[in-house]
Order: sequence, then C-alpha cells, then structure tokens
Amino acid sequence: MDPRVQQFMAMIKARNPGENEFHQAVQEVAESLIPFIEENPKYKHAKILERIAEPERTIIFRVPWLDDKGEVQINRGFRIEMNSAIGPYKGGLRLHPTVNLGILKFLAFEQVFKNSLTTLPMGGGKGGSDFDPKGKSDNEVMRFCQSFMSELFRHIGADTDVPAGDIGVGGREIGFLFGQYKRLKNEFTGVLTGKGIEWGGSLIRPEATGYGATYFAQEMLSTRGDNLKGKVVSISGSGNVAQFATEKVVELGGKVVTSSDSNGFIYDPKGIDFDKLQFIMELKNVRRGRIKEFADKYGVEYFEGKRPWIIKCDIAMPCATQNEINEEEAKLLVKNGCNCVSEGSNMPATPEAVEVFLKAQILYGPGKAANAGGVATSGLEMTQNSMRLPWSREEVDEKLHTIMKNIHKTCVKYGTKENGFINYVDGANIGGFVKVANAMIAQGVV
Ligand code: NDP
Ligand code: 2IT
Repeated sequence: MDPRVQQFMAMIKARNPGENEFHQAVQEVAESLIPFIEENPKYKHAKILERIAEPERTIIFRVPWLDDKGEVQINRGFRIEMNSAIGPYKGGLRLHPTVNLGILKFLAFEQVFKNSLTTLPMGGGKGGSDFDPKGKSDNEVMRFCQSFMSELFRHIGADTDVPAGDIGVGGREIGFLFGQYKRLKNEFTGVLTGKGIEWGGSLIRPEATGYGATYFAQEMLSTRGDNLKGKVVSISGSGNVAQFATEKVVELGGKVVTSSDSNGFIYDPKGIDFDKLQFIMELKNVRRGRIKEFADKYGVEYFEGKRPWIIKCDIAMPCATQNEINEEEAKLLVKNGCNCVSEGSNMPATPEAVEVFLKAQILYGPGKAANAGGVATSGLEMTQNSMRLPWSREEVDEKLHTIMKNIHKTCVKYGTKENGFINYVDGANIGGFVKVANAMIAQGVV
C-alpha cells in the first residue's frame, strides 16, 4: 500500500475504532485521491481529505415504541450529517438489524461523492436504525416511524437535511415519517423524498436507482461498442433497486436470470419477464414474502444460503447490500465471462473483489456512480417541491437518463488511464471530490 494512504488510514482507524465498513469506504477513496491531491496541493494545504472524512454532525438517539402486544421496544436511531458544502445534507434512511454507526458513516461518506457526481446541489448524509421491519405489522412500523421522527424532526428540514429511502424504507415508511414530521412542524414541505405521487412525490423516483444503474451499464458497454441486447444479466436482491433494474434490463433487451433475498437466490434460465417481475413485486412489496416462492411457482431452481454470482452471466448487477461479492465470487464471475458490473447497491464488492475487476480490466461501475440515479431523482423531486409543479414521467426519465450519461462522462474524464482503460473507481472518486473540495475551500475553515 502507498505509505501516504497507510498513514492516513492509521489516523482514520484510530479516530473511528471498530467501524470497519467506514474504514473500507474511506480507504478506497483515499487510494484514488491521495495521488490526485499530491498533484493539486491546494487541497492538501486545506486538509480537505481529513475534513471530508469527519462528519459535520452525528446524531444518535433512543427510539422507544410499543409493539402490538403492548410491550415496550427500544431501538437506536442515527443521522449522520456528513457534508453540506454544496447543498443540504441528502441521503437515505436504512432500517435493518445490522445498522450501526460504522455502516451509516460509510454510506454517508459515499453519499457526499455520489451526490456531487449528480451535478445537483446536494450535500451528503445518511441515517436509520437497527429496527427490523421484517415480521412487523403495519401498525408497529407506523409506531416505530412516528417515534423515530419525534426526535429526527428537529434536525432536518427542506433546506437543512432531506432524508429518503434505503434498505427497509420504501413508500410505506416515508408516508409514516412524513405524516409525523408534518404534524410536529405544522409545515407541508419537501423534507423527505420518495413521497407518494399524490402528496409531493416525483414520478420515476421509485424506478430511478434501478433504471439509472441500467443506463450506466449501457453507457459503459457503449465504450466498447456493445449494448444490453441479448445479454445474460445476474441481479441480486429483490427489493426496490433490483426490481426496477430488472424491469429496465428486460426493456432494453437483456435477459435477467437471477433474483435473491437474504435467504437465497432463484435461477431462471429462461429469464424473468414482465409477468414474473410482477409476481416478485407483489411478493415483496405487498405480501412481504420470501423469494423461494418464485421457485415454487415457476418450477425453477432455488439455492438456499447462496448468492447469484455462481451463475454464468455477461453482466452482474448487485442490488442487495454491502460486501455481497467477495474475491472468490469476483474471480468466478470474470472466469465465466462477465465483463460488466454495474452496482445498484452501495459498496457491494469487497476491496479484494474490486481489485479482481480492475486487474481484469472489465467494465466496473462502482455504486457511487452507477446507483446515483436514485438520489439524482430525489434531487429532481426537491426541485419540483420547491417550484410546487410536478413534471411528467417522460420529463423526469429524460433528466435521469441525461444525468447518468453525464456521470459516466465525468468518470471517463477523471478515470481514463494511459492505455485507454477507464478506471471508474478513480473517475467517480476524483470527479465527485473536486466540486465539494472547491466549495469547502471557498467557504473557509468551517
Ligand atoms: P430494499 O429493502 O428494497 O431491498 C433490499 C434487498 O436486498 C432485499 O431483497 C433484501 O433481502 C436484500 N438484502 C438486504 N440486506 C441483505 C443482506 N444483509 N444480505 C443479503 N441480502 C440482503 O432496499 P433497496 O433496494 O432500496 O436497496 C438495495 C441496495 O441499494 C442497498 O445497498 C442500498 O443502499 C442501495 N441503494 C438504494 C437506493 C434507493 O433509492 N433505494 C439508492 C442507491 C443505492 P431481504 O428482504 O431478505 O432482507
Ligand atoms: O444510497 C442512496 O443513494 C439512497 N439510498 C438514496 C438517497 C436519496 O436521498 O434519495
């Protein structure tokens, strides 16, 4: 490892003990940025990298709520307000039993660069709780959300910090959170994104992350004169991002052969068509069941406790969670002929897996570029809320598509190596950094 990176990481690890995912996310960025900063000493003198890795504010709070039996439950709530140099803090809320400070700091840190890449005026933040929505009734989820917002409301606002969805937070949760915010503040504002279409939401926001990751794959493929037509695509997850990535891939002529949840994955060699996708959407969004049911219904294979990367594919789109592709799986993907990875989830590849993709010089689009379509469309929702005027589906989709093309261009600008290989990791890290760093310098030592 570069000794400058090593020294920087020693400081990060000492200041943030035990926060492994945060260390991982910072190290990847430091490896791209430290050489760049050496060439641009103004960033070094202003200690931008040191400042950008320290949250502006970290809020941790108790979330007590009553379950359906009348028993008191206690969860922990978080909001990491990472960086506001180019706009209000912006980023999702995650509800999952694994949520802790280190995971949310990694997500908030990546969000800063991602949001900058969108070209929209959004700073970075992330929040959530170790609450597990699985197996909870709608009323329990509502009581949790109301309690969570009863503290969070004093820290957020349409011009301060604008949360949205992430794992475990979709339209239902945003509704409960918004209702409680409005009640406490007596204000109807665009304080959250991912709202329902009848009450301030944007068309295409539910689709945006999955669509965007597919548009990004399309852009990467086009650099090699290729496209999605006839390609076999493996997708992990079966939630919001996975569902709409599947929809767009199928629309563009690809064949999606896998879908998964935390219990296992299904392999459908004929491909998941729109009817089968409809089944997944109903299964996951309404009945909240397990993906195994797909295998039972359509008579395809189900792999309990396994991830989809053992299946031969041309393109892989991880859309579930962090560190869901390890070194061995990355090697297998490459060996099986996969030449494009577009990340719908945040930091799905371990550092060793990333190394495998970069060494093989395949098209590797890291989450902070490839999945930026979600937050970009959140930015478009904020714009519509400020104007108090909604845009049509076509208008939002076109803007999303243009934003993804521009993010790809930025990655090409900052990530193209001497031999012509586009290192999208460097491209996204440097491309996301410059605007935030310049804004921080302009705003002084704050
Ligand atoms: P959802 O909650 O809608 O879906 C998550 C999916 O991933 C489910 O299928 C879930 O399975 C699976 N999953 C979650 N945790 C794990 C785990 N630890 N191991 C295996 N599988 C798991 O979330 P989203 O689709 O919104 O988010 C998916 C990813 O995309 C996350 O990394 C998120 O940060 C990222 N992302 C989301 C954006 C958005 O707009 N929603 C924007 C950009 C990135 P199960 O049901 O069994 O838990
Ligand atoms: O990781 C992400 O970019 C998100 N979960 C979406 C954040 C947002 O504010 O829309």
